[in-house]
Amino acid sequence: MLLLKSFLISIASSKMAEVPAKKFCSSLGREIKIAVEGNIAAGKSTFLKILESHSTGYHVIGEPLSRWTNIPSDDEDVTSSQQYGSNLLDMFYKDPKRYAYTFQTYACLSRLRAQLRDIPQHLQSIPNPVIFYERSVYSDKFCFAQNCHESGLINDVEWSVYCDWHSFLIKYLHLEFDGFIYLKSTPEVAMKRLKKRDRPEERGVTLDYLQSLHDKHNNWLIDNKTKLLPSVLQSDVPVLVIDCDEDFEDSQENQKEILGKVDNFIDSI
Ligand code: UDP
Ligand code: D5M
Ligand code: MG
Repeated sequence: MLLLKSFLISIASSKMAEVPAKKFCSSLGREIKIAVEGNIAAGKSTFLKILESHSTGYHVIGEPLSRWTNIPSDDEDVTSSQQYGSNLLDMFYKDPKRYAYTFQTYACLSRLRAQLRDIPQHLQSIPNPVIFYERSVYSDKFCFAQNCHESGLINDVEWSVYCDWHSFLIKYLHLEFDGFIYLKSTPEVAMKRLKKRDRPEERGVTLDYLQSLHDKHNNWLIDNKTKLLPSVLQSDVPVLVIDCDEDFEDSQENQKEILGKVDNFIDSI
């Protein structure tokens, strides 16, 4: 059984100006990989944008959403799945029972691609660059896919197949993280932000669905209730929990507080 350490780091220093990369004192001697987790519309992308402009040593790899909605992004080639012109995210939300398994395979594949990319050239001269990933193959499985299985959108055979290839890939591809940041929001706040963002594909998302995903994130990242195989995720991975119900997008003070927590967390790794 896996133990994840929850770090509650006190509100620390106020550094709003861009921080030079050298300040981080990790003992790892290589890049630090952090996955940023949280419910739909909790504020992950907003948070990551703020982080990236905070330090030259902070680099962000966003969620491969454009692949799922078939909008080719600037820096990547169109994949064979995209050439059919489908919006898989939309198909999943419109007919979840039919497309849940398909969506999970594609979501996980595109995260694998993102996670296995070489570290960008400009970071190679920086002593301990920090790479932040928006979500991970772990939330894919332990929050989304598991929820699909428990709610009957993925049947037992599909779930067994999914678990089989997921565990195999995790075991052999070295997809470990050095830490997780959990942006914790209540489902009600996530719903408010989801409505504000107003993605067409997400208009049918219900509060119940956000509540289930919220419970999955809490079980995994706070209560350690998710049963993980040791081969699936290394033990003792630190978790920084940030309560993000209060608006931080438009509050310099809240941004300062959050950035202080993140800097301290990175220093502790
Ligand atoms: N947002 C907000 N206040 C915040 C953080 C985010 O109003 O403190 C809004 C943001 O502008 C966006 C929506 O919430 O319209 C969802 O944010 P984001 O896309 O960052 O969430 P994610 O799904 O990536 O977690
Ligand atoms: O996440 C982007 C959108 O993609 C949001 O509607 C949730 C959905 N998503 C992300 N990963 C999965 C998996 N694995 N299964 C089902 N749905 C998923 P956002 O939180 O808005 O950045
Ligand atoms: Mg996002």
